[in-house]
Formats: sequence, C-alpha cells, structure tokens
Amino acid sequence: MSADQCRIIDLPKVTDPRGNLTFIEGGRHIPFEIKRVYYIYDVPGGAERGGHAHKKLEQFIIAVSGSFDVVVSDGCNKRKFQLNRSYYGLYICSMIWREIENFSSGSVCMALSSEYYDEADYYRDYAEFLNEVNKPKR
Ligand code: T46
Repeated sequence: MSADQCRIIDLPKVTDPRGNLTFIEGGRHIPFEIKRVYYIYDVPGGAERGGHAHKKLEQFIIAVSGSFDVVVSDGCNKRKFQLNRSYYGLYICSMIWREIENFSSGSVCMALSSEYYDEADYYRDYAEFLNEVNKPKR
C-alpha cells in the first residue's frame, strides 16, 4: 500500500436555501461498505489523535465541522491533507500510518470504517509498522 492511494473524495452536495445536505453510500461514494462510524469532538487545543496504522481496515475521514490536518505515511512517503469542509473527505487505505493534528476549536472528525473495532488490527508502534512495510515481499 502507498500513501499515493490516499485521496480526497468529493461527496454529493444538495444545496438548499434551508441548508445544504451531503450523503454517503458505502460502496458507491467511498470504496468500501461501512461497518462502523465514530467521531472525535471536544478536542483540546494542541491535542493530536491517531499515531497508528491498520492491517486491514480502510477509512474515510471527514471534517463535519471545523478543520484539522491528517498526515499519512506508508513508511517512505508522507502526505498532508487539510480537511475543512463537510462535503469531501480523505480515503485512507490499509497499512498507512496516520496522525491527526491542528484541530480547530469546535471541530468534529467523523470516520467511516470498513471494519468493526478490533484492537488486533492496529499497529500502534511505529517501529513495528516500519518493520512490517519494509519486509521483503515474497
Ligand atoms: C483512526 C483515528 C482517526 C473503541 O472502543 N471503539 C472504536 O471504534 C474506536 C475508534 C476506539 N475505541 C477505543 C479504543 C481506545 O481505548 O477508544 C479509545 C481511543 O481510541 P484511539 O486511541 O484509537 O483513538 P484515536 O483518535 O487515536 O484513533 C482513532 C481510531 O482508532 C483510528 O482508527 O484512524 O481515530
């Protein structure tokens, strides 16, 4: 897997004088079926989230309110994305180290996941992650 596979995906936006509406259908607007949704909010100034990679899980992250930066790395290449609109998000494939930082006040980070929560799917140690991605491929 490569950081180049992480990409911004634009979502449908139904504009309306009553307020805009965006929707996401798993397997249509994002490249996986959605098994889990969670969101991060009330983030104190200067706090950072993430700092791990997933063996199998794919994710789609949206700034439903405010803004934050997502830094993704495949162990070799690093890319930084600023998320600040609720009508697009960042797709992150498996085996990508991610760090989320620079949260604006009142921001809400929503994540759609391809898998149920499973701690065994995480690399939480960067050295262990690097070791895995640098293993010679058979
Ligand atoms: C990711 C970033 C964006 C659960 O019990 N269920 C869940 O679905 C999740 C996501 C977490 N947890 C528990 C596990 C930990 O005891 O909540 C605690 C905090 O989780 P974590 O330290 O993994 O939180 P973040 O914000 O660093 O990472 C999360 C996701 O784990 C991760 O997949 O990409 O948000």
